[in-house]
Amino acid sequence: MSVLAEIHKRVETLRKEINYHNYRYYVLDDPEITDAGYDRLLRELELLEGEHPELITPDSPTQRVGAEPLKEFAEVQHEVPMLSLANAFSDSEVDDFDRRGRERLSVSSQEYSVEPKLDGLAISLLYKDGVLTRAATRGDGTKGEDVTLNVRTIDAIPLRLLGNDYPRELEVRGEVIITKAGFEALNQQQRKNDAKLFANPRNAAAGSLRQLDPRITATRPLSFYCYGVGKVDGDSLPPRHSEIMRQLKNWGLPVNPESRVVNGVKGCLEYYREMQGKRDSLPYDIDGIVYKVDRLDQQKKLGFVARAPRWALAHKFPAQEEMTTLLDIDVQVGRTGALTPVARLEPVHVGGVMVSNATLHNQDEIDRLDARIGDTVIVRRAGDVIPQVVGVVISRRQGRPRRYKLPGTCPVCASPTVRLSGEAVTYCTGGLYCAAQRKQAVKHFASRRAMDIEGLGDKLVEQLVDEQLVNDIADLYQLSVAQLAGLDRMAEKSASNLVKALDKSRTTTLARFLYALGIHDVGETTAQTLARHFGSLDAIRKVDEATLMTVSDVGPVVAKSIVEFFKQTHNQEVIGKLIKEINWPEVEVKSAAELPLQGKSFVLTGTLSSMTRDEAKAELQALGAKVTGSVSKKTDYVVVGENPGSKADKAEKLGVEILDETALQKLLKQG
Ligand code: D41
Repeated sequence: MSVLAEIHKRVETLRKEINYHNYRYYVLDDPEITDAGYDRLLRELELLEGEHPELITPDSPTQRVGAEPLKEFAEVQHEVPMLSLANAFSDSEVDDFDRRGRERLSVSSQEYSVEPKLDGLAISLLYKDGVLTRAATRGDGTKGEDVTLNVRTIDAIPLRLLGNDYPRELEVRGEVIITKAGFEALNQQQRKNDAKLFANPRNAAAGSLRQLDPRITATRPLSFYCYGVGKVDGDSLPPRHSEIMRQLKNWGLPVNPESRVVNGVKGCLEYYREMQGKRDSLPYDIDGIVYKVDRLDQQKKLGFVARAPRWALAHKFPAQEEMTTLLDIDVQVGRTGALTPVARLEPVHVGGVMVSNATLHNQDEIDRLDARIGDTVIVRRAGDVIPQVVGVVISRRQGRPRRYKLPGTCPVCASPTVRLSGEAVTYCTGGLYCAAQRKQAVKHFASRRAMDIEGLGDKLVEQLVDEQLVNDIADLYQLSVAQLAGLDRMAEKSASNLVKALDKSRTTTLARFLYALGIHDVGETTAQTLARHFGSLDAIRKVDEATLMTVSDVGPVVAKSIVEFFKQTHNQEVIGKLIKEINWPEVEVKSAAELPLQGKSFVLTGTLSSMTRDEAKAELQALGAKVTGSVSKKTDYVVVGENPGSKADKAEKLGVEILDETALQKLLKQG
């Protein structure tokens, strides 16, 4: 065989293999190779096609994306109309549907093929000689739009059918969807790009398919399940809907794995309830169940009325979206000080639950929706997530209501609110003083990695704050055994133990104290860095943003949080009281020369025998090193103890230097 013929053969083998693995992944949901293995095959094919462009065919798996943007979509006439579905909203309507069908057919029982009703976009796929040649939206059922270039970018849709026993011409119909996770990720991306958010997965799927630039569609996480066939030319298909679906699956088309055949209305309703229970845990949105008479001969006898078949029925779930009036916007202050605008709504049933409040997330979201008090809004309650306002019906707006702005002062403690640039959340600056944040502040202060006050658990903190024995964290050090013993479920013994634990916590470190204050964006590592860099609380209290930003790993957001925190009079007061109660050893500020590991980044994995990982971390940090949790190309050393995790493998893969415990100890001693 000539070299070229061999390459040609290899190209064809690769295509077959890639198509097969696509089928394992998308249709059987049971991949045989890893993503990396798949990528290798695809890359090899790309490489060969790059060297031999004459071998490229339109149905090659490398040819999904690439076309230039369109000016507009061409119109497509559906040769076999895409029918619509009759709806049912109650069990009795399903009963009627079944009875009417059986009467027309003069049968006493009926088998139904049942499947979830996906909330996406119906499309038609035309395969000629097994090759995808045209994809069109349903449109009005007779005329749709040609979205072939976009549909080709959907990995779940085969560009070529598997096997060779398919009809010359086969029109497959189904629903293009976006998964819930894909929807969240897409909106996250949109938010980052300051682009329009999609209200729900259906809109996201529709919006993505109706992109004129297929390169954009290619970035959208779209998927597909087929639900039927249209025009079929050539070999005839099997005599039942369920069997046709199985056949489509064998040709490489994804069929919903939840679909099955049931008996009679009873079977339909059982399936309906089962799926209602499963609805929230499915990876995609469904808005009901579709029942279809399974036998095609019976379908044919039943025919259709007014564009909807008499042999199929959509049994809808309670809607997840409803319209109602936005009565007012309230603000809730969370335990972290975040201000959340909450929509007060005219109560409305959504998905079977009465909803009178919904979150509006933050100021950006209010602006994006342009939600104003008095507006008609769309509320969505999907699964167990909190209800959200997803849209405003602008056409129903009366008069010219004012835009809403989050308050400049905290509704709980009247401290100023701030919104840091680059962040969507507005925070109360009340910090330790704000009642909304008090419990959280005390819990954090007492926690193990902060002041480590043993015996001061969450329940007790809540009692202390509710009983107003603790109004700020400094009050903790004024608590007496008598006061504590007076609390519910508090014996003399535990009261005196707690006072002992409080006394023990009076001696701490500057880093722990800084961390314990609960300054926004100041975690343990930042607190340690600050302590080492500035050496004293006084120095940190007085520092300005510009100076803070010269410290390694302190960016503008952290710098601003720190300065804002110490600017607040309430915080100054609490700190003033605390430093009378607490002490820590002086911190030596080391010069760069004394920080031999400055700028080096370490990751620790596995168990060390001579010290804990935390101790090793502290010692490394004292020498100027940075200790992080995950291995990347930027990591300088990975310290590997007994039974290391995957981090050791990753280090090896990335070629990062690996230290065992002996090497670590040597390094620490030298420092
Ligand atoms: O999941 C769906 N959205 C779905 C839609 C489905 N599972 N089956 C469907 N079956 C039909 C018939 C019975 C007419 C073949 C459908 C639709 N139609 C449909 N989708 C949009 C309009 C009609």
